[in-house]
Amino acid sequence: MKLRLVLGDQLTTSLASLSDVGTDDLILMCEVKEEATYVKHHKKKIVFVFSAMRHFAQALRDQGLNVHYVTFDDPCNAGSLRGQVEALIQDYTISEVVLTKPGEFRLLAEFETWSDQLKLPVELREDDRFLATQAEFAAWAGGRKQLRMEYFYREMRRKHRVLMGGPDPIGGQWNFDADNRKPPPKTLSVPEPFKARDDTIVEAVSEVVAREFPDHFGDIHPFHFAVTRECALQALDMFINERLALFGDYQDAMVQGEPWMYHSHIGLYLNCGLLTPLECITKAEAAYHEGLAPLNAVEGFIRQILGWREYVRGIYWLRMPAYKSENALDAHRPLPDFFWTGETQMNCVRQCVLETKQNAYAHHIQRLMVLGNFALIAGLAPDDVNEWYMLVYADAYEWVELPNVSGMVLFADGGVLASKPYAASGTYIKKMSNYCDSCSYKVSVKNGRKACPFNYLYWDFIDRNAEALHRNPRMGFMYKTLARMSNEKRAAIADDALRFFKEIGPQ
Ligand code: FAD
Ligand code: DLZ
Ligand code: SF4
Repeated sequence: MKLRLVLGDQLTTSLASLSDVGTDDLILMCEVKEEATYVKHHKKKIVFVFSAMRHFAQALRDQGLNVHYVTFDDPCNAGSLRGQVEALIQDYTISEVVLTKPGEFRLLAEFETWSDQLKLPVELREDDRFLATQAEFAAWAGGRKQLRMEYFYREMRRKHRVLMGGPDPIGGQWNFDADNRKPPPKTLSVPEPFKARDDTIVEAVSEVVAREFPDHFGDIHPFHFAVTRECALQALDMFINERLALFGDYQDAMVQGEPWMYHSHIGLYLNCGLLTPLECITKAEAAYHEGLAPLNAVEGFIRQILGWREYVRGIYWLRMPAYKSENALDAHRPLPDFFWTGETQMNCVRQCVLETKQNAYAHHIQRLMVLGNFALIAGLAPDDVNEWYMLVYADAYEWVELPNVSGMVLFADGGVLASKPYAASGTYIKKMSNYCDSCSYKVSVKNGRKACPFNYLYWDFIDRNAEALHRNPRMGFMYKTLARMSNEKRAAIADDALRFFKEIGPQ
């Protein structure tokens, strides 16, 4: 009998390690302390993963397969994946362990030792749920000076024949971002997000999580995520029908009290395997051909999945394990408390943290241009920031979180992923949101106690990192502007930044 271990983010019936499963094999799924606490995941994320795992186990059993499922509160729970595999090897005659490669380097490194430790053959199969293989990405990256997402994305469009009219992109352009990214209008009637029906498994798991993980960040209730494939498909269809048409227009817009905007909220389903990337892309493309959504929206959405999602995975496996310890800007400030409590006068940060706490979700621009931008310009330590992003979002797994945080947000990789740091002053947040209207700081004020901290922290960041950044051709304009500032102005910026850092906590 073969033992096939299925992880919490491998909930796909066509999974490589299940492709040849028979009724005489044993499938192992287990809720283990090790995976739930190696970072202290948001409570809602644990409820989501455990509930989806339990439903998936049932779906496999319904196919007549033999599943050994270990719940978190099972008295026989060994607490770790390896412990659980060892326990089954004791109880059954196992000839081989079969696995699909995990999404995180730490687990891959561990699984690679298992054959020696367990004294059994261990087969690690490629995860073929992605649209580019690691070998394909490495071949694309090989010999290139710069690994820009846009060029990789064009290759993927050609390879998968997505939004193509013969050899050319439909609409004559690869990218329609010039039509996207509008500021939010004063009134916007955002559709209600998908809400899954009450579910007895979710109820039972919520009790376990509330009891076993009381010190983890985040709220369990309200819980509206889909936890089955059927339900995740409904959420996807609802996005395609109700939100996709305006996805491009308001992709970067932020509105107080509207956490979901026109985004799809499917990242958590894609990343745990309930949805596949190609089906999301195909449905979006069909919506364009049926006249349900314009090209700027459909292309923008598809680029996120076919481009960014595949690209960051490629970067992760290409650059790990060194990627995790990179700190090109030598940033060391500890994460301020308000990332947990939301207790700050900066209204934009407060709103994004509180929504993250409630929903285990924030949309891309909240993650990048509010929370991430603050982490960048305040010089927060990459390890702290990565740990925070890994645990707070329901869609977070290291293969996707780390390149977004260390690469896109913190420039800790020195420019592998982004050609320049995404640093911005309060002006950007003012333009793309209505947060500044209810803030006790004034976004138009540049210095002093009333000034928006993003304004002076931005210039302090530019000044502080001159050595590392002044030769970057895309930063030339900023360094010229800095050079034109009077000494008094530069001193006022440094003083404000120093005062702010003193006030937010230990250095
Ligand atoms: P939409 O905006 O509707 O986009 C559709 C899909 O495109 C997403 O579900 C996702 O699968 C994909 N996508 C979009 N942008 C990216 C991107 N930059 N990288 C990879 N995939 C992308 N995404 C994660 O899946 N997990 C993470 O842990 C994660 N951490 C992030 C941390 C930071 C600092 C930043 C800036 C971005 C992060 N992202 C992460 C990317 C992106 O913010 C989320 O994928 C997105 O917000 C999820 O919400 P959505 O499903 O509504 O996405
Ligand atoms: C995220 C997560 C959590 C919270 N718990 C479990 C678990 O108990 N058992 C499991 O098999 N997987 C879990 N996961 C998902 C894993 O952490 C994920 O498979 C790895 O991080 C690899 O991406
Ligand atoms: Fe954020 Fe500054 Fe606007 Fe306040 S004034 S909401 S701190 S950008």
